[in-house]
Formats: sequence, C-alpha cells, structure tokens
Amino acid sequence: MPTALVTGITGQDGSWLADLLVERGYEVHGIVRRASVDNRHRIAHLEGRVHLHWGDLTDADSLVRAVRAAKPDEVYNLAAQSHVAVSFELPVHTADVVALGAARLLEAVRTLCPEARFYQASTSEMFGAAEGPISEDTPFHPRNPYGAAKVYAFHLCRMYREAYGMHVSNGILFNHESERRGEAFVTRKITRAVGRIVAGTQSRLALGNLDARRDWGHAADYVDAMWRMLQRPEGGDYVVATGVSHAVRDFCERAFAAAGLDWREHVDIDPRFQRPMDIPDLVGDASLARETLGWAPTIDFDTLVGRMVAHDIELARKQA
Ligand code: NAP
Ligand code: G4F
Repeated sequence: MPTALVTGITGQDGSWLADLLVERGYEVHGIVRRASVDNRHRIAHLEGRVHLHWGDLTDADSLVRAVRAAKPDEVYNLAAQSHVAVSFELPVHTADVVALGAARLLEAVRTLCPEARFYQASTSEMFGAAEGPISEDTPFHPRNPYGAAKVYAFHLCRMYREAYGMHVSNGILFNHESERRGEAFVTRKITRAVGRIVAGTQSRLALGNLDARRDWGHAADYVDAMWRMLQRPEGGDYVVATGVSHAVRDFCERAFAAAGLDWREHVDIDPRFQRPMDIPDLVGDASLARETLGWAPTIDFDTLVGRMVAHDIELARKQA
C-alpha cells in the first residue's frame, strides 16, 4: 500500500485529493493546523480513513515530525494562504507560508525521505497578464504577492529536482472550483448567493471586477492530474487547464439563470472587492499534460456551474 502525505488536506483540493488517494488504495496522511472553529468539515466523511498530524507550514519542526511519522512515498504540498486579494494585505505572511513553507517541507523531505515523490501546487497566477494561451514556456511576471511567493516555490522545486535528483513536479494549475470551494472565491461567492436568494435569506450580491476572465475547471479533475504527475518516471512541470476562459460576468449570468433568476436584478459593484492590480484574462494550454499524462478535463463550464448552483440551493434551503 503506497503512502501519501498531503499538506492542505482540509482545503478544497486536499479533500478531493484525499478522496482520490483513499479510493486508489493509499494510506493517506494529512497535516492539519489548529483553528478555533471546525476546519475539517471537507474531510469529515474520511474520519478514521486518514491519519492526521498537527502541523503548520510556518513551523519546520512540525513538518519534520509529520514526514517522519508518515514515511511517505508521495508528498503533495497543497497548503497555502491561497487568496490573491488577501495576499495584498498580508504579503509577509503569504510569503512565509507559500514560499518559505515550501522550502521547509522540501528540506524535511530531502533530509528524511529523499526518494519520496513531491508535488508542488503552483499556479497560473505566476504568469500575471501574459497574452494568449499560456504554456510551460510562458515567462513568469506575477502581479500580486501570492503569485510572487508561488514563483519562489516553483523555482525552488525545480532546483531540488536538478541539484539533488529528487522526483519533484510543479502542477501549474489554472482556476478550479467545486461544491467545496472556499466561499471567499468568486465562483462560490456567486453560487452561495444564488442559493440564498432562492431560499429567501439574501437579496443582493456585491462583487468587484466583472470583466476578469478565468479558465475554470472542476477540482476533482485537477487532483487527478496531480496524481498522474507523480506516477511519471521523472518529475516535470505541467500546465493544467481547460483552454477556455469566461468572464466573471458570464459565470454570474449562468449561475443566476440556472436558478431562473436575472443576475442584473441582484448584483451590485462594490470597490471593496476590487484589487490594487488584477489579471484581465488567464487561459491555459494543457497540451503537455494531455500528451504526457493522458489527462483531460471531464467536467465542462456549464456542468461546473450547474453542479455548484444545485448544491448551494439545497444547502441554503437546509440552512433556512
Ligand atoms: P484552499 O481551499 O484555500 O486550501 C488551503 C489549505 O492550506 C487549507 O487546508 C488550509 O488550512 C491550509 N493552510 C493554510 N495556511 C496554512 C499553514 N500556514 N500551514 C498549514 N496549512 C495551511 O486552497 P485550494 O483551492 O484547495 O488550493 C490548494 C493549493 O493549490 C494551494 O496551494 C493553492 O495556492 C493552489 N492553487 C489553487 C488553485 C485553485 O484554483 N483552487 C489554482 C492553482 C493553485 P485551513 O483549512 O485550516 O485553512
Ligand atoms: O475567485 P478569485 O478570488 O480567484 P483568483 O484570484 O483567480 O485566484 C484563484 O485562482 C488562482 C489560479 O489562477 C489560484 F492560484 C488562487 O489560489 C485562487 O484559487 O477571483 C477570480 C476573479 C478575479 O479577477 C477577481 O478580481 O474574480 C474577480 N472578482 C470579482 N469580484 C472577485 C470578486 N473575486 C473575489 N474573490 N471576490 C469578489 O467579490
């Protein structure tokens, strides 16, 4: 039975990845941090089937202890302060978790189990306002502290691969969403609002930049790409994306329409949700992942929106 250690197991991707690994016969270990509220709801259904260790990416000793206890064959580094707007407010904390956190974990793995395969959650945010479909060859030009910290982690991972011969891969993932998406990200913020409007517990929704375009896929597809990277004989860097972008406005229109509503009757523009600098359009070219990993997305944009809206209508009705 192979063993995997997942940081960020309580997050959106961590929970989908844990589902996939348990299903594929792995012994799954995860690092969880202390919180004053329940931060394990996304993995509650896995209780007793995953081993959890206290830890934090800012605390090197806790990472060493978790790596030593798990003795992993595969390590997935998914933990992050992952909110772009928050990274403008907390640039130092974001760098500590995202950039130095990756360094701490790489060092723990290099010291204790250098044969383990390592996945780093890299991001399309590293490219900034690059033109056209973005591939692995597109230069990085991050436009926020989060993207800059991810660039550091990306380069460090490549360096560990080249300098120490470790099996390290960067998955350069474009936006992926799901029914488990955090509620501060725009897609879930919209579908939660649609659900509550249908249930009669909310009437207005305040948003920022409606013109921004993102390449949105479903997280369940994207964690499969992560796993496929670690099954290759060598580590590598792969863009994972659908190849199609939509505007935030389009997402709104479809999500409200799926509930029989007109988004223009409910949405307000609020400058509080605009960023000091945004990225107008992000669209990825996942040809390398398609050819080398045999990966392709299975859930299209309309299905993604439909699933999230249906889930959030039911949730809002229960809560109402
Ligand atoms: P998420 O839902 O925000 O989950 C982040 C996870 O990191 C949570 O489990 C969180 O724990 C944990 N975490 C945060 N700070 C930590 C710290 N100091 N020490 C230990 N754990 C910490 O993010 P996601 O959407 O699943 O994304 C997973 C990874 O992929 C992230 O690295 C993100 O930057 C990257 N990424 C995401 C996307 C996307 O579209 N979703 C695209 C590209 C890359 P709590 O539950 O306790 O908060
Ligand atoms: O949903 P978002 O907050 O996601 P963003 O900034 O693209 O980042 C996500 O995807 C990255 C991959 O590209 C990940 F690396 C990162 O960790 C995260 O998962 O915002 C999407 C777009 C932005 O242009 C934002 O300005 O939606 C725009 N937007 C408009 N109104 C809003 C809002 N974003 C949020 N969060 N909230 C709003 O009210």
